[in-house]
Amino acid sequence: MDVLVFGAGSLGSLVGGLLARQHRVTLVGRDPHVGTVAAEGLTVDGAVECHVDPDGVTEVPPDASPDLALVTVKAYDTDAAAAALADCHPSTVLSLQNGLDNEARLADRLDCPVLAGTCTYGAMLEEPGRVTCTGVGEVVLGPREGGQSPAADRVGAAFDEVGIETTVAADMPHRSWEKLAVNAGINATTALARIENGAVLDEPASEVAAAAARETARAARDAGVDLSDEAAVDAVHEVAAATADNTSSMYQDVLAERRTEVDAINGAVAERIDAPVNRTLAGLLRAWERARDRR
Ligand code: KPL
Repeated sequence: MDVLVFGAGSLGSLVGGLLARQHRVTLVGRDPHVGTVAAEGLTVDGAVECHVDPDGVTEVPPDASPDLALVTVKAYDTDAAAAALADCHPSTVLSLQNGLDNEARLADRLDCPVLAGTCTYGAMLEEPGRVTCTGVGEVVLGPREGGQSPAADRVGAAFDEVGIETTVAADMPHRSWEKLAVNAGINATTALARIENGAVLDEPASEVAAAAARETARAARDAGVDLSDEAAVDAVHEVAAATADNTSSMYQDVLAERRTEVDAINGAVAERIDAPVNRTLAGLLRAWERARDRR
């Protein structure tokens, strides 16, 4: 399979690196990382180890026509990803991103099946050309509107082939909302309180995270997805326990003084329903971003 990874940050480089063990992979990202990959290859270390030789480029090559475009950019770069991919007509697109509506925005611009996915692998880009797998997880993927599709089966088989444990699921809308509840509960709470994920299991952070997750479940039901408050809070607890020592992606963004994905997570919930906790979390993070000229 010819795979183009759009967004060679930590997760994109890890998944792209694992896929490169069996498939032709092009990593599209920033220098100096992709330049080092092009010159010296990509080293994956940590819980999984390999050295592979994908292509590394800063822009989609004009002659690219991938079987799969894997989108791993931050949510606020999704429209740019859609525009860049439109010219290379991928056969299938898979979004492995945080936040709501990424798949719909990709599908608006691209004339191919767009799959939704979740990924629980942990990854850290240590230096140009080297990504560390900080935790082996699994990928769940399927048609963004639910049901089954040959495209999802093909991508699932390609992932399985390289040892990525993959479930092809018919209920992605439910799974995507549950993931949104997890991110709404954990990410902004950890970023604002400057705590690791596990601290979300203890008061007072646990109250804030649970309230944000319950509001997200209400927004899901409002959108016709059957996610109970209890299931959303349980999912937050499960992920916080499983990733207790991890620094959430939003806390990492704050530490690095980067723009966060709060608009696509807490902001997206507060846009859909009256959600005071998510609105407050989004407002605080937006104020922080504005003070640093990050929005
Ligand atoms: O997806 C995550 C993130 O940090 O963005 C969680 C699940 C919270 C793990 O850190």
